[in-house]
Amino acid sequence: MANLDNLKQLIFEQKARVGVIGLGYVGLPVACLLANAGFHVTGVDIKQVRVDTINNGISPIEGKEPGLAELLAGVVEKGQLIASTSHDDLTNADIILIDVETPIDEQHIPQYRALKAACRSLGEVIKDGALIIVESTIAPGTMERVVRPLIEESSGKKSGIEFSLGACPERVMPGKLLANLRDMSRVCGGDTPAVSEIMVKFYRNIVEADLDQSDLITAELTKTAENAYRDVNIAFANELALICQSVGADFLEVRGLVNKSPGRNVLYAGAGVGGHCIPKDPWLLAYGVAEKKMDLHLIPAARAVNDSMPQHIMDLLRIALETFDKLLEESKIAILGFAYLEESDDVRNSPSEKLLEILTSLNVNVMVQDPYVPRYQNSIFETIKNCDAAIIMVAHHAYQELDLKAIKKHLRTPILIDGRRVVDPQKAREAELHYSGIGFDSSKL
Ligand code: SAJ
Repeated sequence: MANLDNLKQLIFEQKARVGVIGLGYVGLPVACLLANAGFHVTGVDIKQVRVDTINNGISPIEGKEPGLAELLAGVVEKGQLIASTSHDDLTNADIILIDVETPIDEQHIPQYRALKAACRSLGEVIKDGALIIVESTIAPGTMERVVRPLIEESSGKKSGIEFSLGACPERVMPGKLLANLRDMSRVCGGDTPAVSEIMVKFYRNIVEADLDQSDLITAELTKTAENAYRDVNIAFANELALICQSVGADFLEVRGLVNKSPGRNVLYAGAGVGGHCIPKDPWLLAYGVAEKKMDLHLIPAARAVNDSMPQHIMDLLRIALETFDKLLEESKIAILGFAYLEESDDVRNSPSEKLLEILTSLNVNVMVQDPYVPRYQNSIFETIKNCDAAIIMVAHHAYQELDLKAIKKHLRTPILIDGRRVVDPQKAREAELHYSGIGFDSSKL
C-alpha cells in the first residue's frame, strides 16, 4: 500500500510539487489557482507557443475569462508557475493533474490519443509516491482500462503501491473558468478511500464548494451522467416543441403551464445543442458501458433528437419559402448567430455550423452574422440585405430587440425563422414578417 502520510504532510505544508499536463481552458486556470494557493506548479503542454506565452505571463485562453490574465501574470512573476513542453520537468512532482482533450469521433468513439500520450510520457518520469489525478471527462471505466495499465507499463511501477490514482472531473464553463473552479462541487474519486481523502485535502486549497469522496468509476459516471441528463432534458423540450407545432399549440405557453406543476422543469426547445460538453459526454457514458452489452435507448435517442433540430429549421425554411413561391436553391439566406450559446464566442459543435453545411451542400447563397464571432461581425442589416429569409439560431441579446420593421425593409422576402423563440410572433406579424418558430404553428397567426 502506498505510503500517503508523506504526501499528506506535503499538502498540509503546501510543499507538494504539482504538475499539470494540458494547459488549456481547464488545466491552465487550475494551475494558476494552485500556484496562487502556494504550491509550486509545473505546467506541461505540447504547444511551444502556448508554453512561451504563459512563461511571458500572458494568458493564451481566448474569450473573456474574468481574473485569469491577472492571476496568471502574478503567479508567473512570483515563479510559482512555470510552463514547459517536457514531461521531464515532472520528475519531482508529487501530484500530477491530467487535463487533456478527450474528443469523440464520427462513430462516437472516444479518441484518447492525448490521454494515452500523457499517461505514457508521465509514466516514464514519475517518482515513487506520486499521485496522478485525471481531471478530463472520460468514459466510465477509462481509469481501469486505459490510465492504470498505461502508467504501470511505462513506469514499471505498481499502482496503489508505488503511485496512486484519482479521478476528479472538471466542471467548468467557458467565461466562468475561475469562478466555476472555486464554486462548483467536485467528486474526488480515489483508487482507495485514503487516496480520495488526500484528494479532498488537496482540492480544498482551491475549491470552496463540496468535495465529495468516492471511487474512480463513480467520478467518471457522475460527470458523464450529469451532461447526459441535460441532453435528455433538452431533447424532451425539443420533442415537445415539435408536438406543439404539429397540433397548433405554442411550446412556450405549454412549457410555462407544465412547469407550474410541482417537480417539472421543461427546458427550452431550440435550433440544436452545441458546445464542448453536452454533445460529447452522453456518448462517453454510452461507450463506458458498451462492453457490458447494455442496450441504451434514451441517451442515443436524445442525441438524435437534438442533432435533428437544424434539419427542423430547414423544414420551416422550405415551408416559408414555398409560401412565397421561392425555390431554396435560388434563395439567399441569412443566419443570425454562429456561436453554440448566447453571449458567447465559442463555436464548437455549433448547430449553426450544421445548418450552414446543409445549406451550402444545396448550393444556397448564405450570409452569416454573429456579434461575438470575429469573422461574422458585420451588421445585422448588411447581412440580411436582399435575403429571402433571416434565421435566428442563437439567443444573443442583439437578436432579442430587433427592429422588426427595419428587418422587413432590408429583406427581399419577409421571412423570419426563430430558432430560439426570441421574437414575439404577434410583433413579427405586425411588422408584416412571415414568422416561423421552433414549437410554434405559424398558421395560427
Ligand atoms: N440548450 C438548449 N436548450 C436549453 C439549454 C441549452 O437548446 O434549455 C442548448 C444551448 O443552446 C447550447 C447547448 O444546449 O447549444 C448547451 O448549452 P448549456 O447551457 O448546457 O451550456 P454548456 O454546453 O456550456 O454546458 C455546461 C455544462 N457544464 C459543464 O460541463 C461543467 C453543463 O453541465 C451545465 O449544465 C451547463 O453548462 C449550464 O448549466 O450552464
